[in-house]
Amino acid sequence: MTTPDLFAPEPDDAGEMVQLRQLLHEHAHRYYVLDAPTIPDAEYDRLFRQLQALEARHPELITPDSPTQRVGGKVLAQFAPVRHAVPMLSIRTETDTEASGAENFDARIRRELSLTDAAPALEYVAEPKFDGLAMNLRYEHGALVQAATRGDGEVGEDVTQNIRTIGQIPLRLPADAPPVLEVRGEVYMRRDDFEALNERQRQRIAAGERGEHTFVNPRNAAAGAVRQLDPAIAAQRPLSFFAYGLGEVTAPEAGGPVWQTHFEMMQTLKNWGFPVSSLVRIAQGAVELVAYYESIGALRDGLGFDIDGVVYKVNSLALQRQLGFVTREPRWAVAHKFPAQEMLTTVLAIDVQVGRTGKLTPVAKLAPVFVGGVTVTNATLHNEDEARRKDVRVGDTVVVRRAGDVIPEVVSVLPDKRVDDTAIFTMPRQCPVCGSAAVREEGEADYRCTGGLFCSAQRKQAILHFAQRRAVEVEGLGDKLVDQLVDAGIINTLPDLYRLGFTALANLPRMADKSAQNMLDALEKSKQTSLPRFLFGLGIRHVGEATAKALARHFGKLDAIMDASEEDLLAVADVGPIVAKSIRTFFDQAHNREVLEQLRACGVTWPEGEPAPVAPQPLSGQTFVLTGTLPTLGREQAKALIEAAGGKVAGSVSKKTSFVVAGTEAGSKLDKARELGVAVLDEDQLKEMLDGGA
Ligand code: D41
Repeated sequence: MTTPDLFAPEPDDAGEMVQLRQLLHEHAHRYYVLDAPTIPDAEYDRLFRQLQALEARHPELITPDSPTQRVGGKVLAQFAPVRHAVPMLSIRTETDTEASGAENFDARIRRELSLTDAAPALEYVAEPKFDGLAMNLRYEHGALVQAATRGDGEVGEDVTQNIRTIGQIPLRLPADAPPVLEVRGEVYMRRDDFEALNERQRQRIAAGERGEHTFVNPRNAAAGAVRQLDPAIAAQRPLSFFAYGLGEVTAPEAGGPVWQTHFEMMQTLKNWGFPVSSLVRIAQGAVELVAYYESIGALRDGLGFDIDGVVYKVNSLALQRQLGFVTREPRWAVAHKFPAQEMLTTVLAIDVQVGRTGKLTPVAKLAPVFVGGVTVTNATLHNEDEARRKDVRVGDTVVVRRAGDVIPEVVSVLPDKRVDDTAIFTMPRQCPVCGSAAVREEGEADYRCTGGLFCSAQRKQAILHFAQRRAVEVEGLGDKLVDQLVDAGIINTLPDLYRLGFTALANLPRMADKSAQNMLDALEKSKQTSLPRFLFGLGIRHVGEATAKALARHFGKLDAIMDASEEDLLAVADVGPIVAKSIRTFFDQAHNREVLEQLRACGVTWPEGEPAPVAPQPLSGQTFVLTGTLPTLGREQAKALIEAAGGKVAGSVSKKTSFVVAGTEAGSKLDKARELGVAVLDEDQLKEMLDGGA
């Protein structure tokens, strides 16, 4: 140990700057040229700002090749270079994720326009900041002649062939479009398209195809598709587009269009057939910019695509011209970022969790990290194959991603940061909870604990499943209480729940008398249920809510279901051989029948009905695909209505699809429907069909 020395020499800033530059060059190459970044954007930004700060302190040490002196990417040799007729500017980013980010922008604009505090609020346009890649689309005499990436802003790459495969991008414009029109916007991949693409990639890898890999996020998948040299492959990568600006346009004096505002221009682009987001809004002053930032932040997880912030633009084109730009950035626009969806952290442990059906899932326990607006401490590794493929080890520095409503996942490992003596992860061959054998069936990705209800983890999950809101709903029965009750041996099976006495509950640690009584009341209330809820709550493998409803409707009574043969079960819409077998196996087990009898004896009851006449339902035999946001119905709601009317809802469009129901922001599924000639409905038309109309 040395004592702190107040007169220690300055740390070696020059050396650190050389190292940072080297590191940034390397990561920029991986990002722009290889489309395979190994660190999250937020980490790149942090290193970049660190270098900027050092350069500000030592301007004499700035080198012309420093990454701070150059904006944007690099032109790949394979694509023809395109010099942009009007440079593609970049946009100032505000990383302050508080409301002040918007207030600072408004204050700066007002100052630059010499407006006093008394002057009225300025009008802005606020738009989502789509997380894709910037594209310039050039139309001459109404025809798409060239699509180019941004590149370094001056020179991009000609990717016309690949962009032509995006069905949302018009190839021809209406007659009132000017002779020269360049539309700028963002090419991106929808989350569902990304998940489906990665699923196909995983299947290719499993089938042993060489050189295939999964994509780390939708933006990289989109970048990979745009810069794919084989247009046939590019065509299989579903891309979407949103317009947000212009490049070269025929001047008004030469008969070109005249617009007063950015918003008006966006309306025209929409009329000409370009996708313009329905989330673009006019906002008056800083107050409405802040409100927009917050409302879009609240929508973020539920959108069909990734956004990394919002963009504010001065609406008046005259004021935009007056404000002009500094270096490469317009003064009249700013990107206000949301918290990053990918961050770095370290793996503290890899636990194996046991699910209700015994499925073992490896879960990385992480040093807490703020990702996409929440603190994350767990991330799924999916299964053994995924954990091995990514080679995640305890002690590793990893990229975690949390986007949308999905469970956080470990995207990749930073191999350079691996410490010594780490061990490859192996799945235990025994259940970590009950010690029963864990087996992986031929052709399955998952290991399962064979302990059944002997395994306390499976018992706990079974109880939580039964008590959840969509099943019999026991309000207030959460995982903490179930842990206590099962661990103390008070509850072993579902009927034990209804045998709980006040004393047993009130004697639990940290349980007040009032809470114990509330729990008893909630249990009492849950006894009055419905057959579909009860059936779903039993947790029969492959019997989800829709199947439970179909069974209840078809048979009317529980006893009829319990005694139905596999053949009888196959007569139910939506029940195939695997599901029929699973239902039969469940009811063939004496202990399951015993549990049912006891639950009934405890007073769990529901109105029983008559078997449904097998009259055809309005939508039976029809398959629907939902895309975009419907005006009034939520996605789950629309799905439930279609299923209740006998229809099926599928995730992707194929020749077998009967109808595509499209709302706003509909993406590639709509294109696919048009391509295959599948009928497209709006919400009103769907409702008519649900009511039994044509
Ligand atoms: O959604 C976006 N990513 C987006 C990007 C947007 N909504 N608006 C943008 N506006 C501009 C200016 C103000 C220069 C017309 C942009 C970008 N630029 C941009 N994207 C990448 C570089 C620049």
